[in-house]
Amino acid sequence: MDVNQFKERYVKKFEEMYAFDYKEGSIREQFLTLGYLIKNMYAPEWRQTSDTYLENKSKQVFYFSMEFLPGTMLKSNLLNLGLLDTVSDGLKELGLNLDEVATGEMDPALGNGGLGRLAACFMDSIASNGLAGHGNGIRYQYGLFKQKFIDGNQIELPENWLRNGNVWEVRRENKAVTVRFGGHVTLDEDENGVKRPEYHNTMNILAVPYDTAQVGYDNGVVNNLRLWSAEIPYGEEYLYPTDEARDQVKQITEYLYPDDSNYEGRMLRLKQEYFFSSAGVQSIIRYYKKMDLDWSFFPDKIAMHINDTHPTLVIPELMRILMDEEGLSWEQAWEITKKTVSYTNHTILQEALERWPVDMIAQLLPRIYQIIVEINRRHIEKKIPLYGEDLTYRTAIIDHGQIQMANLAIIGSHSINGVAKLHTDILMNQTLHDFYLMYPNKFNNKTNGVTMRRWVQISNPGLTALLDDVIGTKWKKAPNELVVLKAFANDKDVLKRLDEVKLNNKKKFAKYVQEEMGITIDPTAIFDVQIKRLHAYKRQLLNVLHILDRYSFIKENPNTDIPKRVFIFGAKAAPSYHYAKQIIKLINEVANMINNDDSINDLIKVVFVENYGVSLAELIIPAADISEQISLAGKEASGTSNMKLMANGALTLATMDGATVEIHDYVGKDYIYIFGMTNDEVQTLNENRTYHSRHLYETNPRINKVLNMLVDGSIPNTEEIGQDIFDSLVKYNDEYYLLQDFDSYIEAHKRADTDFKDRMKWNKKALMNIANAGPFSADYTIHRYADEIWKMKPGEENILLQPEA
Ligand code: GL2
Repeated sequence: MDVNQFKERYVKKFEEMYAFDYKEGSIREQFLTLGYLIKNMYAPEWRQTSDTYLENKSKQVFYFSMEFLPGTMLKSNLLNLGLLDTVSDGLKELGLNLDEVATGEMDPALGNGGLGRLAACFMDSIASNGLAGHGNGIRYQYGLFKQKFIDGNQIELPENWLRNGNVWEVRRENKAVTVRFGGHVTLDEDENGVKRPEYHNTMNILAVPYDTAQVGYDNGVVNNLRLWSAEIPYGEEYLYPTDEARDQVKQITEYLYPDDSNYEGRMLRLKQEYFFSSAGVQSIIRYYKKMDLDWSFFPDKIAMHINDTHPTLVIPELMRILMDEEGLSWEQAWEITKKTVSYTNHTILQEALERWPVDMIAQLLPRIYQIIVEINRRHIEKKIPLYGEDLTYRTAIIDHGQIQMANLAIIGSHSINGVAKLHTDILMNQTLHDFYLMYPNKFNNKTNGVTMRRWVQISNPGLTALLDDVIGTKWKKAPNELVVLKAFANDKDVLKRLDEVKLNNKKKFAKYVQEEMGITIDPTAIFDVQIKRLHAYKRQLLNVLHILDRYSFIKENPNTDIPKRVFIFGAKAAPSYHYAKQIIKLINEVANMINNDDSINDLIKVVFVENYGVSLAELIIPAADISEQISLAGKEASGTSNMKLMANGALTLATMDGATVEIHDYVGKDYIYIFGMTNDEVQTLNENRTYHSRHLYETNPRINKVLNMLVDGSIPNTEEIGQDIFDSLVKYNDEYYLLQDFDSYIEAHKRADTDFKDRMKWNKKALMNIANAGPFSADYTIHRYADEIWKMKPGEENILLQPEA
């Protein structure tokens, strides 16, 4: 399609949809027109891809995830279809602007943070690698809450992302399935003496799928993301005569739980988990039957991957269907299930590990409960002779009246992986050590990755153009080609151009900050960015302590020659996470105080953007100079903003945690600012119990001064929270060791200040980060999942260049 053809089709489509001239259209109407037009364009390939999979009986993977955070899809679809320039030029000739039209799209916030965004990056990479793979999740009516700040406090508002409809999805009523809850189950013998379950008084919910195309990059592959919505089954409306009864059904897919890395044992959440697991498994089974193959081939044709333990009920559900509905024996069903399912662990935080009370599962899912009990019984019986009672009981699925979902996920699958080397090491040697002794071969690492299409090509067109010009375009299909850039590390012209690209991106963000927040920031300042969920272990508070330290230094030394800094935060706190909300208030009050202090010559500004999400990330990341990855070592499983920021030329200032360890190893110590304790040091300090934060407060003058600012009235409107936060650090012994890492954190920032003053030196470091970002492309991560876990082969032409480990 050329520009003229596009223009013609666009104008025609607009008229068909709205019956007036496109020039009169609103942004929203322009966007919808474009959306439908693009959907028309990929529809044949979408259909063809699925026909081909069925014809070829290709092996397919189904990625089960409670969360998907895809971001807006207009530009990513255009990019992957190879139409970005054509459409952009065509719209321009029609007097429209693609960037403006793109603002007509809502950003579907169907996830909390890294875990959900990872799922979306994986969908993009699976299609772009030419692999047959699809997502399976929940179509929440409301996404993650919209964050507002009122008097510096976080307020949560509903995120009604479907208000204006959703162009990309297709409702597939004819593919709906029924999911059963509650009631009770009896095992009755049939005429052959085989026990068959009979369900009584169940509540039947209709699961209706909404499909969204996942368009591969320049390869004609279009996979599917299937999100399920809960409805009352047709003809059964009479069973739900009251609003309350109807609400019970609607509620199942109404809200995304807004807790990140935290477990909440609520009935509704359990319903959600079973709902999409069961619906997904049922639709896969129905599909498999179309292939007309023996059940023993199931694991050769189907892989089911569970993203954290939220979809673990896939395991007993698959057992249930194979046995109860398809008549397989326990042994046959168990072999198939284990070979089909694989599991990724995303966190070692105890508070995030899912454990459901036995009573709850027994009541809501009586048949599933029976199956879990039997899986557990067989596990114990089989393992005691091999590993003894102690170890075996520690791996039990049912313990103290609770069902341990991670244990079920490991026992019922063939693979468990962590998401960065350090994280996987911790799983094997500590958190899941008993299981590692039992099943060493199930354990493997798959370091996370991000899609460079969204995070470089779409969000940073300036850098993309520079790369294309300097190293050619191969990196777009083989991201490790970015290493070629290293050859230009001392090329003054390239470094200068890189500087210009960054400056432009910073200007763009500064404009946003000016317009939306009324804060003026200098684009030549260091943009120091921490964007992630607000959590004590991520230590946004350490960042604040540094800001206060710097502020008081400048107050005393107004003529200092340190470079200007803009501290940029983006973070949502779980609505019930009191401490995290206190930190938000603190950051906002510190920002107010500093931004309005004329005596510091604008040497510091603090910007806390409201409602951080994928769309804002696309604006902030290209503008970042420093990437703050400052979690306590051992706590952040991987992190993924670290990868996006690196690929956009930000320098990482970090502890040796999660995938940042690997970033350090690739980029080299001269191009990253590492500080703080290592995981081993943290372990030692934990074991020795010799940490006394009060001692540090009393003996370290710098710490003393900064902490006093929290309680002596220096920061307006923080009386109560200042004291609480102070207490967490001093009275309650600073659980995340902020004070222990404080000095080396400050030192790391000083090194960054010094380096930034030498522009060419800084730009060289930025360049080295971009050049070493290739290995963190999700394309490679997915290649390894496909090869080592799912046992799938991509199409020949899609074999990627593998980076050196
Ligand atoms: C997380 C981890 O906290 C984070 O470190 C990791 O990068 C992502 C993706 O693997 O998974 N685990 C988790 O529960 N959430 C995450 O973001 N929400």
